[in-house]
Amino acid sequence: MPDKFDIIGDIHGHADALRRLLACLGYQELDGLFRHPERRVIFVGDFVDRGPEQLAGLQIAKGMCDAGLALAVMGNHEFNALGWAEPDGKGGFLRPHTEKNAHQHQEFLGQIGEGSAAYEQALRWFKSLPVWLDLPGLRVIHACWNSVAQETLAGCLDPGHRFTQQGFRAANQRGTPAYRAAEVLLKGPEVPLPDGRFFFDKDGHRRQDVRIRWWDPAAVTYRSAALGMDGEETTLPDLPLVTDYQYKNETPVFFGHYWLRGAPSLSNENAACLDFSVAKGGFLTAYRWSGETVLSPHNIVYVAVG
Ligand SMILES: [Mn+2]
Repeated sequence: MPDKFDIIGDIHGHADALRRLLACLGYQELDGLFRHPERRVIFVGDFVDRGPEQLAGLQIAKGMCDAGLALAVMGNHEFNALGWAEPDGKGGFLRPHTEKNAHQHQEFLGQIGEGSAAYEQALRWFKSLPVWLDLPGLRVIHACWNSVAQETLAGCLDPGHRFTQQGFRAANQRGTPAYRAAEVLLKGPEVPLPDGRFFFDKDGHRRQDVRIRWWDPAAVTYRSAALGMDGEETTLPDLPLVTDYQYKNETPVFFGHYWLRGAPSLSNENAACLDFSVAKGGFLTAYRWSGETVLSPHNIVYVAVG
């Protein structure tokens, strides 16, 4: 009998929603730790950079992991936070301190205090997070399960799928296979839009590449596969989209990252995106998994942001 897990989507500093969601799932708080008699949590990453209570959210998640009550994988925001802090040996940092990158990270740095003891502790925890979990009966990754990218990145990871010191540096070297693999796994695959089209994303950045619904077998054209275009997807041509990213395995995979809109629902029988835009007035979402191989919409549990 596999362990029972409640997989929780991107928290992004919404500690209040996290406490309420854990209560809904039957966890009881004792000395700051949320426990369930039979179940544990898995967090899909993206704990920081937005939201009002980033330190409190981190403390809950890290505390549960340290106590063996939860597991977690790394999100792109944790990957970026580590790169921001890591010198590149040439006077800069692995993640350049550009205006755009600073803007993305400033709420976290302000709330936790860049260089503080809490900041150093958070970075040590981020470093300890695996890129993916491959457990009996279920898989968890922040953005995209892709065996080709996982094999490419394996040389940068230890046997527990955590970045090694060298491996983290390699995965931050733009243009290398390791860099591209980390992008696919932590930020999701993107494809160029047809006919030189572009759009502006939720942060106002101009983009020519678009994220795709790699978990959806029906997503076979640009129009049906594209996401994150704020409704503009419907104006894309219905031309066939050929990619190698489609998830065809039967083992259920859980992930976050995609800022899905509307009331949380199950993506697919073997794939569940649990990010329903908590940081944009949406929902913090969990899937209550008890070993089933076919996922059920009845096991989606969520709370609205207060
Ligand atoms: Mn993300």
